[in-house]
Amino acid sequence: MAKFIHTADWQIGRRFTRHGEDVSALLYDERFEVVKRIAKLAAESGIGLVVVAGDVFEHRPPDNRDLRRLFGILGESDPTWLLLPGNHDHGGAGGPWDRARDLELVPGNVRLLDAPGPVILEDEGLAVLPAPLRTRQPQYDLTEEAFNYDTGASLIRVGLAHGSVTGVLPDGADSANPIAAERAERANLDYLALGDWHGSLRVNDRTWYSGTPETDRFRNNRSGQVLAVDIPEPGAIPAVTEVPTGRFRWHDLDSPLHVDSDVDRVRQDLDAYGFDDLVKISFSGALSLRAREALLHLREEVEAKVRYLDWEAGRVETKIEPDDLDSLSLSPLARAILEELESRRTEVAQAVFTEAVVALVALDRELS
Ligand SMILES: [Mn+2]
Repeated sequence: MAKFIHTADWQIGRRFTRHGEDVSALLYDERFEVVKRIAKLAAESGIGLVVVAGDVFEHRPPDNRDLRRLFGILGESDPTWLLLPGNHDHGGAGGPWDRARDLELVPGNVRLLDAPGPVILEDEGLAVLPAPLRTRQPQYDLTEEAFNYDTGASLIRVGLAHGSVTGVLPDGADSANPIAAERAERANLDYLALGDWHGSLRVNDRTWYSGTPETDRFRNNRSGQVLAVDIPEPGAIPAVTEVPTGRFRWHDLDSPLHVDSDVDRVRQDLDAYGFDDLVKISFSGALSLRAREALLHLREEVEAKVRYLDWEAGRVETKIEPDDLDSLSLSPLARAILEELESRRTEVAQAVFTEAVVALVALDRELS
């Protein structure tokens, strides 16, 4: 019987500078914190083995500080960790793996799988077959050769690889390294642990992407978890359970606005979000001037509540009803300009008039 945790795409060392310095520092730290949570999960579940299917590090080579931090965390933990290189941290010369060995950072419970060949774990009754990348993009399916080892009938066979399963992933896989969808079956694997796609994804009964344990982008792809894998005996179908591990939740939202009350709906939709939420929201549709103002206020409210906000309201059109203009609260100067604009309303296209009023109102708000 073999039990282990399958994870991948830690991207240790990743910075998030386009989200601002504060947020970047937090997210950078959290990628170490999630490794501690995985160690804790393993200890609490009585699982002695964690396999990491590539992209342990974001940069090649990583900072020595990041190397030391990560191996320090792993060395203080209980489970055995098997680390596979991915495309970001491939195993060619000058990478993190040689450097970690040179600096003597690799603790006794960590094995670097930067060369092919079976790793036999007698206690678990397990043969692990790694398919390490030695270049960023080898352009061919190296799992064919890497899994071509006989490991006897009594051991459970687990493959470990990093790349994109042909014809299965949505657009946007990180690397182009192809992996045949039938590889597990062809190579007689009980389980194939994959990395590269950052969401948790079942390819077939024996082939899974774990996804990254701490979400790192706005893509609603079931990231922020690890897989607990249980294989009773060679040939049995693995029991795979998704276990949440992420702290920060990234929400990629589209919100059409048709009537003014839709602004309240948006407020309700975002009501539950807090400091562990990152929100990207794109609006479309059209609102009255008054509701556009309400939307501006809502933006401020939400910005104060969540960790990070990307608010795209530029595509929302403005509907101007005659009553709207009278009820706007404006400075005397802006009111005079508005009246002048109104008196010449018929001289310009409706869209131009609307744009001018919206700009005037925005400017007046900014100056007041
Ligand atoms: Mn990756």
